[in-house]
Amino acid sequence: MSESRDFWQDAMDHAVAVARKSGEMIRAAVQNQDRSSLVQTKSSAVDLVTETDQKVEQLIIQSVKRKFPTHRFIGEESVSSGEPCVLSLDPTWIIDPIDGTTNFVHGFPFVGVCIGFAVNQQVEWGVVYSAIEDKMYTGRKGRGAFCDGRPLQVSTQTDVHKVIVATEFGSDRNPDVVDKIFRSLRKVLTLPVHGVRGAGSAALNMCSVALGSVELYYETGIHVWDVAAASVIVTEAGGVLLDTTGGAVDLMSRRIVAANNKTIATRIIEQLEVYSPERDDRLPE
Ligand code: LIP
Repeated sequence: MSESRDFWQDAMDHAVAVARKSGEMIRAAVQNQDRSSLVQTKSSAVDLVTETDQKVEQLIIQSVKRKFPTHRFIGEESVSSGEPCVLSLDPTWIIDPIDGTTNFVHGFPFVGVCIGFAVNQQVEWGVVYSAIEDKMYTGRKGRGAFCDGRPLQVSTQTDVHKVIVATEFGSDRNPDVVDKIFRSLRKVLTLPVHGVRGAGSAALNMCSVALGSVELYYETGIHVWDVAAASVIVTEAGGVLLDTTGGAVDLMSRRIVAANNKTIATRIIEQLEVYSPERDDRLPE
């Protein structure tokens, strides 16, 4: 009896292939030193976008459209150019062509090509390709999470004083926001915890949680394209996703906590100051 085709697996396999091709473009730009071509700014003077971000996103979207013409897209640079950011019930590819653009511009080697795939508003699978490290992270609901084919498992640590926490300072330099970030960071650091780290990429911070080398990542100000792909990699590695309030995660809320377990998540969330940037799925004025 012929097995019914696993269309979502076909889509995931395509995502892995186009993520690798995107990584070749990114490495070429880094090696040719032309990564700073067309560095523009978006929401702030430090929220950067480059020609390579735009070229990679177009490569991914055009490649997917040829194979899956009815599917929808949420792409970081497409949304920046005015496309709606709507997560419908339809099969939707959620794309960050270069997560860690500032790292890319500066040659700091942590940049992730992120491709998440949602159906009925639930992320079915995610692919995060660490292009400079040449590491392919994948996760699919109910099928596990992997790095270059090796299974991923979160840390078993339950003592908050023995964890590494990852977070970022983001791109909002409003002094009130910066003060909130530092108040939370001070409370986390003085618990104390073993250390605080930041890769400069939400997705690669989350992959470190899935890898077990970081116990928890939190951030307010990220976007759905930064975290959608890595979200299922974390949960398939045995981790948990929460909102910074401790409630259920909402990938459009621009707030996230990805942790190895609820015990650690609860202890860190107690230290965090909750605030609400404008949602990703805000209605146009
Ligand atoms: C980045 C995120 C990071 C955040 C930065 C930026 P980008 O994504 O991965 O967590 O702190 O402000 O949003 O813009 O490089 O795709």
